[in-house]
Amino acid sequence: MTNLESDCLKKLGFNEHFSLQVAPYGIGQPYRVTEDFGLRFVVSGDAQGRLQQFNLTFSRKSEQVPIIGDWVLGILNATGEVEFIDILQRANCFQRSTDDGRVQALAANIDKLFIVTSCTEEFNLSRLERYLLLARANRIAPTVVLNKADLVDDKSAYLEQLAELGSDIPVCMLSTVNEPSVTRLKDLIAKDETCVFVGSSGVGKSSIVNALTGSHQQLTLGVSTKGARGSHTTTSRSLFVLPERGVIIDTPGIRSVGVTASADSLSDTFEDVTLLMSQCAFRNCGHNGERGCAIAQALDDGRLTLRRLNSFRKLEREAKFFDDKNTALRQQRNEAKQRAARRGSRERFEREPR
Ligand SMILES: Nc1nc2c(ncn2[C@@H]2O[C@H](COP(=O)(O)OP(=O)(O)O)[C@@H](O)[C@H]2O)c(=O)[nH]1
Ligand SMILES: [Mg+2]
Ligand SMILES: [Zn+2]
Repeated sequence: MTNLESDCLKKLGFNEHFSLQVAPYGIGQPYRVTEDFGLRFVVSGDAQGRLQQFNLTFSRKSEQVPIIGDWVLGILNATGEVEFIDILQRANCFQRSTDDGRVQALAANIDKLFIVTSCTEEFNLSRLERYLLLARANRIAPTVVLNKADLVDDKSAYLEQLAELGSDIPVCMLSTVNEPSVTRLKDLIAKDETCVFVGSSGVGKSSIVNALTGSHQQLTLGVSTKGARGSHTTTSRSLFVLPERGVIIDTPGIRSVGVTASADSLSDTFEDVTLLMSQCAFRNCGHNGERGCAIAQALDDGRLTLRRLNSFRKLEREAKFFDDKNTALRQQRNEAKQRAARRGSRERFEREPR
């Protein structure tokens, strides 16, 4: 049995939430998924007090397959591969909804979400709001990273726009070629914390991860795993350990960021809008420019932008659409289950000897 208090495991983000789950199995060791190739994974764990990587492979028929950041329970076999036992229950997970209404989990067991944008035409407040909503809905603390600051002389315009997202959202201005700014970002990563970088393709997520890991990454996870590491450009998702800091996860850009959100996470993300709505003098107001409407007044005197109001409405509609679709799906599945159960009991009854 592994030492569940091992420093290696702690560096990978192992904590009580997971150690409490391991004991009842009475077998196996915890490993964290550090590279995700779909059905083939690289996992990291404690090997006689040292951090080491191993391969873990699934087949297409496997009932459950982990994602990056998951903790799995496994047994190291004689050929140096990990044999899978179970996925430990996640503390949380960063997920989005896809165009066909499914939920797609992107990374598991995340403490902090770095939402990366850049000082280019890619910069888009409504997209940031979408990510912020997902962070809240998945119970992950968000920080906005404004990258490529070297490309503009006047950064204040960007910061002013970001202020619209709410005063409680931390913002980190960055240029990956500017070392002090990279250090400032590093200081936002607490020890043993797991952080994930998300954002559009091309904003600099991989560059940031490279700047943060520097050469340390090789020292920490450079153990040979029979060529499994490959080149990082071909890897879909990777997790790195920062010495004396936490764990960081790079993700590829995702084209559409569909939201899965509760009413609570929506009103948290748009606190200013929901506050105005609650202050509106009219009950059942549609907030569509009626005279005396608090929203109309705020739009008038510039406390609220039309962009933000529209963004709120759009995300509200989307979240509801997703919710309704899911409710319908759940209902269908339940009905199918009940039909199957009824059929089962009828067959049993008919086979009973008289
Ligand atoms: N000017 C500038 N370019 C950057 C910065 N960081 C990254 N880039 C460039 O942006 C492009 C996309 O970077 P990449 O890390 O691949 O983005 P990703 O798709 O988000 O992983 C590359 O050409 C990088 O060299 C930065 O701070 N300033
Ligand atoms: Mg990348
Ligand atoms: Zn109103």
